[in-house]
This record gives sequence, C-alpha cells and structure tokens, in this order.
Amino acid sequence: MRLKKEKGIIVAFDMEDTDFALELARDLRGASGNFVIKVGRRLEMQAGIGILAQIKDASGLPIIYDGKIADVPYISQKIASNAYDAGADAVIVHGFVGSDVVSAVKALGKGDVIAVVEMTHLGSNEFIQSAAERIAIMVVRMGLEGVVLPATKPKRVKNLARIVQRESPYIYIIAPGIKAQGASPGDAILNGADYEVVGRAIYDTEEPKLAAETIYSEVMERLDDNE
Ligand code: 3DU
Repeated sequence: MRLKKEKGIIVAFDMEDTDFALELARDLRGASGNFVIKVGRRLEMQAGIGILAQIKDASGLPIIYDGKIADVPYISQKIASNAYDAGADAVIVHGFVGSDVVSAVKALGKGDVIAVVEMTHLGSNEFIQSAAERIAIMVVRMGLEGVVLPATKPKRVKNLARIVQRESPYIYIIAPGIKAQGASPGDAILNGADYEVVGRAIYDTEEPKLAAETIYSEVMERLDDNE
C-alpha cells in the first residue's frame, strides 16, 4: 500500500507498550481523517519487527518503518529489506549519508523510500541544515517517494518544499515537530507539506483516537481558512 500524496496525519508509534500500540492501531481503523502509522525504533526494540504486520493488520493503514537508516549501503539495504518483508509500506533513510546508501535502499524496489532532509531539533542547524538543499535535490532526482522536513521551522519547510516540488510534483513531504516539539497543527501543511507527523500529542493523551481526529480537523480547518 503506497502512501498517497494527500493531506493527512502520520501517527508516530513511539510508545513502548505493545498492547497499547495494537489497541491504538485498532482504534485508528475507524477514525475520521486521513491517517498513516509510523513505527519508530523505541517500539520496535520492545516488540520486535513483527509488530509492523500486527499494526498493519489491526489498523488497515499504510505503515512506515522509521529506522532513520544511516549505515553503509550493504547494511542499510538489509535493514530496509527486513522492514519491507515484515510489512512496511515505506522506510525512512537519512539523506545525509549520501547517494550510494539511498540508492541501495531504493534499488530494493520493495516499497516507498522516504529520506530525511532536515531535522526539527536545534542541533540540526549545526551540520545538516547547511546541506539540506543539496540533500533535497539529490533525493528527489533519485526518484524517492517522500522527504522529511522540519515542521518546527516553517520557513525552511516553505523553501525546501519549493525546491522539492520544482523537481517533482509527485513526491510527498512529511513534517514532524507538531505540538510536543512546538509547532502547531497546520504549520507545515500550510507551507507545502502533505502530512504532519504527531507522536506524543496523540499517544500520550487520555483519548488518543480523539486526539488524532481533533488534530486532523484542526489542520483541515486551517487549510480551509487559508483558501
Ligand atoms: O515529537 P513527537 O512525539 O510528536 O514525535 C515526533 C516523531 O517524529 C518521532 O517519531 C521522531 O522520531 C520523528 N522525527 C522528529 O521528531 C524530528 C525529525 O527531524 C525527524 C523525525
């Protein structure tokens, strides 16, 4: 199941409790909105890679494996291959490691490849930010399906989204950093992103399904107001 280039929310599954993860996956099946699930290393370390198929079956949603793969080409390719075989529809690889790593993952042809271009945290300004434009152009020209841009820096999203969209109208842009890291729902989508990634502001609440639906509608309302 490929991710569609549509406005939506990617729910980051970074919890450690496997039962809770599966319960939220089941709840999201009936949630109103356009949702995708991203499984991070924290949950994978507790549950094992088999959690991908379990979450996919429970939710019926597309699944991203966020291993932030950043190793030599041979190892990166093996990790990605394991994730696809376990049920991932997309994997996230770091762009800064270079074109040989990204193309080794892409060469698998087993699903979507999403590359991190620039990150949300302050330290991202120390090294990655100065290379972000070049990383963006490289990954788009390599024909990847998606890129990760920082919702906490709306101006960077705007500039980088412009570069990405100039190179390819098909690639989707996903942007983490909503709520827990300071950005507001809609900040990235209003600046050219397709999906906003939300973790703690959904799974760390009393009613995670309701939180997901509320954030989705907040984003859609801001988009409507902007038109
Ligand atoms: O801050 P949250 O709890 O909403 O989670 C954000 C998610 O997005 C989390 O899975 C993290 O690994 C991922 N992410 C960033 O937070 C920042 C990035 O630059 C890239 C990915």
